[in-house]
Amino acid sequence: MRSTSRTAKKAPSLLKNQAIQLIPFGPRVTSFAMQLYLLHRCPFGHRASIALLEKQLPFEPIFFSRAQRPPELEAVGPYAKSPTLFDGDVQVWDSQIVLEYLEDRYPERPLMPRDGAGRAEARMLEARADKELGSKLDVLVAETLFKPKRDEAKIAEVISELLAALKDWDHHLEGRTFLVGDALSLADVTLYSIFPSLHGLTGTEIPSQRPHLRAWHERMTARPSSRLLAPQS
Ligand SMILES: N[C@@H](CCC(=O)N[C@@H](CS)C(=O)NCC(=O)O)C(=O)O
Repeated sequence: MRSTSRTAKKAPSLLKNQAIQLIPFGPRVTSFAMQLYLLHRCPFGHRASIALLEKQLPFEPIFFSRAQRPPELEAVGPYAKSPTLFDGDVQVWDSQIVLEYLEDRYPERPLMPRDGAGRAEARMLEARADKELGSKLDVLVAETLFKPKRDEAKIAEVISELLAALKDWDHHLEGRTFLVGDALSLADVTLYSIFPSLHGLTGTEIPSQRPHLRAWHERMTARPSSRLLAPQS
């Protein structure tokens, strides 16, 4: 169960006014049904916020510092990283599990195909995106955000591996609007969330030799849900 001792000011709905809140640490109360705890520029947090916005579920983004984890997050335990979702008394950590929870708990505006084969395909693509790209982005996040001194050689090597893995994704997207079927799915959300962080952390863009992936990326970027949330300065 999470703490009920929070006593700070209320924040307006993100969906209503598109505001991004800088949430001070300390006890506070909120009228939002859901709070998403995340680190700024974290691709996994971005993945969760895109899903919430696509499903039109009002939530409050709460940015925390890795060095000063808020007590309510600490209370959930060491696996409660960015993102962790608080939905009333339910706490869910890990972006994959957050996405699955949202589909289970809020099936309206589905982000998974209806049929079993389509769902399996979306899940396999999510798993592939995580293995081929997410794992590499993890290294880049650690090198650029968390380590006191960047290992530039390692960063260059990982970027080159990540870019090499884009060839198959480009091929998959040839002649397609979305990764699976004719609607946006969690596979699109998962793949897309890699790129803003990759660009933000290292300045790397999708190469022009990957035109289908680039066109898909442009379409995804045009969706209001894809904007990268940031704390207000
Ligand atoms: N597999 C997890 C990864 C979450 C993760 O490692 N998030 C990073 C930031 S991108 C984090 O919170 N790191 C803080 C820490 O390790 O203490 C997910 O998909 O949610």
